Amino acid sequence: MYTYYISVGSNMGDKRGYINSAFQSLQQHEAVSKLVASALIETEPWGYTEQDTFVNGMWSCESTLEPHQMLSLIQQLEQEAGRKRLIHWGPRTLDLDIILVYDTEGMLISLCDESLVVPHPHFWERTFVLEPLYQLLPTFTYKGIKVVDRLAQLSV
Ligand code: PH2
Ligand code: MG
Ligand code: MG
Repeated sequence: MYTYYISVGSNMGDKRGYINSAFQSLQQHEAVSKLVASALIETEPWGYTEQDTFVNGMWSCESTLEPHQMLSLIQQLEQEAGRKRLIHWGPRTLDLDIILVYDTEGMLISLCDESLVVPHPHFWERTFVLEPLYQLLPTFTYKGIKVVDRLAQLSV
């Protein structure tokens, strides 16, 4: 059994609608349990800034799916939302990124290959990821820094 933290984002069309219908699909999946969502927040685009504001949030769930199987599942949900990969970091109907994975013993998993890197390589730089993560996992600490202190560092 794995525990996943998945960041969700949308900045095209019915942003909350895309996020909510993907949530329902994941909730109905037989290999997924205990799905929990943070509140959704509106955020300014990060990286490539010439695009609409985002709606962002975080989901956590338990699953028997291995990380690459979970990746395929969330990519399928992105496809169902009509996701087109046009511009790197560009506008998207739905973006689902695996941020953190814990194993059954509660150990944070590190994984790096051509298709998947966890923890997500940019998560520690992004307030739109850390704020919703803080809601679901307020005690989270990475490399000796509490997420709440990291948020304070990023906001100055
Ligand atoms: N996702 C990106 C690039 N920039 N900015 C915000 N605010 N929210 C996002 O989810 C986001 C972004 C690439 O995945
Ligand atoms: Mg992303
Ligand atoms: Mg992505």
